[in-house]
Amino acid sequence: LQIDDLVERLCQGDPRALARALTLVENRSKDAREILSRVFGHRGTSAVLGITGPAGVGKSTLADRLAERGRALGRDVAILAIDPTSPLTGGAFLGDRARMDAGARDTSIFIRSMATRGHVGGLAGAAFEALFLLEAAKKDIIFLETVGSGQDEVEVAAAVDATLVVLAPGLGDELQAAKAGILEVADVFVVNKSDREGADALAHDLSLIAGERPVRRTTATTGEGVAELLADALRIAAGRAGSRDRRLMEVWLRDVLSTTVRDRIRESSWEDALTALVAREVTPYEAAERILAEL
Ligand SMILES: Nc1nc2c(ncn2[C@@H]2O[C@H](COP(=O)(O)OP(=O)(O)OP(=O)(O)O)[C@@H](O)[C@H]2O)c(=O)[nH]1
Ligand SMILES: [Mg+2]
Repeated sequence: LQIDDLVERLCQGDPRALARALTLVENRSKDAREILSRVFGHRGTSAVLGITGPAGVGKSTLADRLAERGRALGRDVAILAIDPTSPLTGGAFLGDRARMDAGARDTSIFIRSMATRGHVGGLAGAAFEALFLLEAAKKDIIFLETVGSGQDEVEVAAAVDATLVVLAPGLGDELQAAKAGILEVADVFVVNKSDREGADALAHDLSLIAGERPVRRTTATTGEGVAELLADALRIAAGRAGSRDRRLMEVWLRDVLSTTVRDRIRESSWEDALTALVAREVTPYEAAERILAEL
């Protein structure tokens, strides 16, 4: 069978098999579920490092440098950029802006940007599924890039061993927005674009809220500070070995369950309940009970 072959090559780390399997996940193909169930028993040993932060702060550039550093240390590395696929842009915008002109790059680094629109469990569900495939392919370090916009990041943070929150000078309001959500999931704060004016002030600001957590300065375009950052991140990840699994499963199960319930309802009694509600025959509480009873 074709799937057997794909899974076998995937587990040997064949990048083409990996790419193919990720496309199946992205397209929500039935085969993707089959592949997942085949590799699900495998316990990976990858260090999964989340890279998140507002748009344009240099996450992709930094992920590239970190991955190169990982390669220099002899590790097998992958970068997965999760694209929330806004209905406005309609396509992949995350992960490749800086990469397009990166020129000659290290082809031994597996890079993939993945759209998640309409995926069961949204962004988190697709990211988790992709992560399992990368772990099955025995990557030593997986960098998971997401654009910082709130709840999704908090969910994705559950799936990583360490979260790097990347900021850059000149963010203004975006910094305030970022502070509200993603800062609490940070294990390491990164002031990227340290070559720019305002980096000192930002690093100082962050040190006030960071507590014990490190604040690292990087210039992703030159690689400055990247080796130290990777060392920090790997140290934190190693200190957490094993604790990711339960957090991840909890978020994943909750996502899949709520999506499944929503889908089932849509197929059955949603319209009836709505009609009854509008006619004031039932309250929303009674309507919800009725829907659940019919499931
Ligand atoms: N001056 C300076 N520019 C940088 C640095 N890091 C990245 N950039 C530039 O910032 C721009 C955005 O970089 P990306 O790596 O695409 O940023 P991103 O956070 O991945 O962007 P999105 O994925 O769109 O959210 C590019 O033009 C980079 O070359 C840096 O350390 N210093
Ligand atoms: Mg990017």
